[in-house]
Amino acid sequence: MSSNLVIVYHRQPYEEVEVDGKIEYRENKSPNGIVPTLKSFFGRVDKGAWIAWKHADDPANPDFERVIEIDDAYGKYTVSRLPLTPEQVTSFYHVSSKEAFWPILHGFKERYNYDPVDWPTFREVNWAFAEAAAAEAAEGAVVWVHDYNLWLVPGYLRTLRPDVKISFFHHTPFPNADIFNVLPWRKEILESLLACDVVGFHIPRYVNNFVSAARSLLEVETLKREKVKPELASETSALSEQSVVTEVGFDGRTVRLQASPVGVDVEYIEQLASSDKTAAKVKEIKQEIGDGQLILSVGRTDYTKGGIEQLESFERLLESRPDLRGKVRLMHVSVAANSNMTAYEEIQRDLEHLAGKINGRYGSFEWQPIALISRPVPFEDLVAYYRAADVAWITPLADGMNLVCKEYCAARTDEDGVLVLSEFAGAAVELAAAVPANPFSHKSMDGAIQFALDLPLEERRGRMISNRKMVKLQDIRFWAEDQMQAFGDEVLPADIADLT
Ligand code: GDG
Repeated sequence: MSSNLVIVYHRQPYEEVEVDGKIEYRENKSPNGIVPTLKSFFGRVDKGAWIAWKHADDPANPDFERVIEIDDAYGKYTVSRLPLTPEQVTSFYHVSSKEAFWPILHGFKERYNYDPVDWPTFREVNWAFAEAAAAEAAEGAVVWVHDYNLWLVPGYLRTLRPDVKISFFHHTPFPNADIFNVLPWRKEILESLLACDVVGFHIPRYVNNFVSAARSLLEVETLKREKVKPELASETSALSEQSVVTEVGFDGRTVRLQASPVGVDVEYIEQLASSDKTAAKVKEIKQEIGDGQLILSVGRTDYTKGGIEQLESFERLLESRPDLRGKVRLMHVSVAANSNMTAYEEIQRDLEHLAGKINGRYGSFEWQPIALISRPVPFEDLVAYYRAADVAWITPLADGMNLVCKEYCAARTDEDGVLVLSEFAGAAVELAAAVPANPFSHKSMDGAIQFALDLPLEERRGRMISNRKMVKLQDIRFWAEDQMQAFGDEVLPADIADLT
């Protein structure tokens, strides 16, 4: 019980590598920008803790240390690894979280798979996370829980440790009651979230949706509603809201609701983007492209990311614009999460099939219209592609925020490049100068990509300057401040409060 900041996130904050029979902990290379962002908080407290899970019967490491002490560039922290059996992992993560919750959170009712969910196991795993957090937290500590697969942790933790301050951040969208209430465990989940001091979401729409779901089932009182900042309340954006609920009352307690868009590490990306190594790589890429144009698309292999819809639009582009054949190339980076799930294997197969068909139909020995990349690209290389791409084409069907589009703008210190962004990515609320695209409409998708490819330099610059301003303003540090300040000064442990 000694940590004044406890982060509860299902993944470990590093990769384990065996060197000469000894385990070393290294930066996690997985395609998810959130882990380093969270670790950066440990530099701000005397002692932090991270709670994650680890396979209990990993044959390479059967008797792993449950609790390890790390002292790295991010600060001093303890990592508690909960030993979960393969059955628990499959049930809690792959089935309950990915097959039942994920589609509902993103509005895909037709993909919701209820039958295999084993609710007692979901509860059991969440209880284990709550117990581990309770064991680490100092008196009055802040416990910051992340994402929907840990939905029940706040409720359990409140029972175990009434003294701690609990914040929960949703990285996904949150749907309204019409969709959320498809989940039969809806009331239990909402009651747990309402045991928090702060519940955070990326944008005001998700906050208001959460309130609609909570009010549909529970006696929740709206205590405070505020106007949304004008730069986030465009009347034409699909995900904007004009006002947002910021405080609700439930069960005699006040719960703060916070819309804080996750940002990216602009300073770090700008540094990488301006390095000589990146410049050399960009030159190479540009030589390869010649006088053509490069369109870049990056995302995880997931039906929510809209990869199929995008490739179909690209095919229509080549069909309707013969002048672009032999000129424009699409680099489509689609990296599968390490989960062996049928839904993702199907998407991967469909992407490969479609890319192969388009390359076969339009490609030649000298020119392949699509480069489909299915393995992770090192981040430094990704930044070089961001720098070289004439257009970043980011068109998820639904996305909590989307960090790729922000990374693209952060990398463009040259103020060039066009961002085409889905209206249904949370980031669209902030990045109003992106070229908007509706991935459910052929006309909109096709029109947006053509518009972007034809955009003159002056307009490209104007849009990029505006988008970069937002990305720089609301970077990871902004998110950090915002989340911590949501507690209010009086409840923050002194060493966090000093820095906010
Ligand atoms: C969830 C929410 C929300 C991708 N390919 C490679 C690679 N990446 C990195 C990107 C970026 C990250 O992965 C993807 O972040 P996103 O935000 O786009 O998407 P999710 O993984 O779905 O994240 C999302 C986010 O949480 C944060 O709250 O924005 O809405 O779904 O950082 O750069 N990185 C490397 N190689 C790749 O090939 N190195």
